[in-house]
Amino acid sequence: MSYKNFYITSPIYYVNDVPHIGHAYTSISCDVMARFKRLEGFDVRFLTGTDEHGQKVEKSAISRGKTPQQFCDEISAKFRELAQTLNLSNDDFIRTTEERHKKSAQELWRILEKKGWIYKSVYEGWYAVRDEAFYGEDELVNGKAPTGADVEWHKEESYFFKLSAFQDKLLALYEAVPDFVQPASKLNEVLSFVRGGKDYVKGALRDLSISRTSFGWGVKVPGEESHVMYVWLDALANYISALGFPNTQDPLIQKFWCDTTDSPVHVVGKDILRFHAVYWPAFLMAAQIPLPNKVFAHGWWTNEGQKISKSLGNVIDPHAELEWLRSFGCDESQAVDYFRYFLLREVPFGNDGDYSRKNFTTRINAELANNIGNLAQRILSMVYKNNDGKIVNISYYDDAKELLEKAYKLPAEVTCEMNKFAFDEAIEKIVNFARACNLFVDQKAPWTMKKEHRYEEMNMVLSTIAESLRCLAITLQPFVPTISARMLDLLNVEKNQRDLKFVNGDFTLRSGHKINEPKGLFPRLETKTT
Ligand code: ME8
Repeated sequence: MSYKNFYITSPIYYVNDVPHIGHAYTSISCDVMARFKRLEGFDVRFLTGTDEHGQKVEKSAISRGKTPQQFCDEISAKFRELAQTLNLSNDDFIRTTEERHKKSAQELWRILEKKGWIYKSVYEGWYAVRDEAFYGEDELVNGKAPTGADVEWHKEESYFFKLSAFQDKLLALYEAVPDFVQPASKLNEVLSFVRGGKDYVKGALRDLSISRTSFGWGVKVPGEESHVMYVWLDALANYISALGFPNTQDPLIQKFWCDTTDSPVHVVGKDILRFHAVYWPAFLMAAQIPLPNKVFAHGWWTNEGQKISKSLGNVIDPHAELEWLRSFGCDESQAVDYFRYFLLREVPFGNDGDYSRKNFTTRINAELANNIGNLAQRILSMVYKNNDGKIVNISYYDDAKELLEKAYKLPAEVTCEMNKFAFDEAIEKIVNFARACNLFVDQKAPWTMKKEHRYEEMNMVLSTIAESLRCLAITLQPFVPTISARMLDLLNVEKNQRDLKFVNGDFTLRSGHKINEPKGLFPRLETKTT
């Protein structure tokens, strides 16, 4: 088993409509984790993509007068573009209408069938197209799905998966791997569903209808062309399709599904936890395929306190937010980095959060512009102006040594938070370190040292902070990749020395190391009054 392979996936998004902030959020969180693991030295694979089958997508296509495939091509391209805009480092982008995926989903079906987990019967019950989910009578709230989606009564011939046979096995899984579902608070919800309430109720898990006949936009059931596979069975298979399944000898599947200890990790919104924490492991157990390591369910964004919904007309478009940021003078990359930073910093991952531009501005100005940005600007300008752009490294005072010790501990502290998916806390560690640097600068007042010709002392302060900035910028890369890279470019740090393992004294900026001319890295978000 290798500790150094890491596979992380975002959900594949429905193409029934264009991407919004919620999709951006999940994808950015996966990207930050992927980049962080790479910095740690892991071999990482990050997958995202689009979920293109099912009744919801078919209906949307028809209502726009398009064929489903045309419609999918168009909207899927928008998700792909957004991934590029947000500077996602995904290694693959899977579409469920691709042949590689259809082949994989059908093979998964065949295996389940061969092993006796599938049978044919009649489905009679409620279905919510918006959720692409079946609901029991007992789950309805005022005649609607618990999510608020409209439900329709369905009666049709259907294949079923023997989910009921997996009740005990799933419970055993959650017990054996207590952090299979994260955050821990979300596990109760899953347990309650699988147990059938608080206490164990044998047979509480009903068999799952896994094929439909009343529409045709889906992966055909092998050997039964009049049925298409239930969109969730089809969709969940994407995680292995992208690794080469059904070829279980594919190097990708070997490396990123089998030979990995901390992964696979599926990051999802809390709305689709049940599918990932119950159905998916049950399908995999049934097919005797290894299970993922973790399902992390994050919270829900609201817009200025209101649920984001198309009918309320308050859907937040990431492109509009980036444009808003550019109106402050941010360039494209700075806008993207600010957006990434705010989403992960503002709300603990797992909690719900409220999106507000006011909070956005306050957060960025306080932490990035004033704290880190000012520190870099004032110190690097002094280095550049006073020493011919060179670091003059002299023996350190004790308090300078203390600060550098903190700098070298940063990767361990941040890793500890990242291992818990505590993105906000990981950032907090970095921001706190920058605060300590600012305090050091304010106490030492290198500008006074300069005035008083105490150059040795001044250089001590400047080199300490330049080195601190090197460590800070390396650690900050996953969150704000472009701005951090610019800071490292200013500091003239070699491209191949930007991993966490270089955050130590052996790679310190040495005397004579020349930096580049400082430029403003973090523009303030304020309306300019001229
Ligand atoms: O569920 N806040 O796709 P989907 C935070 N195709 N995250 C949000 C959000 C919000 N307001 N709205 C959406 C599907 N999301 C399936 C997935 S996976 C095999 C198949 C995010 O387009 C969040 O990650 O409805 C949620 O789980 C996902 O978008 C749902 O995207």
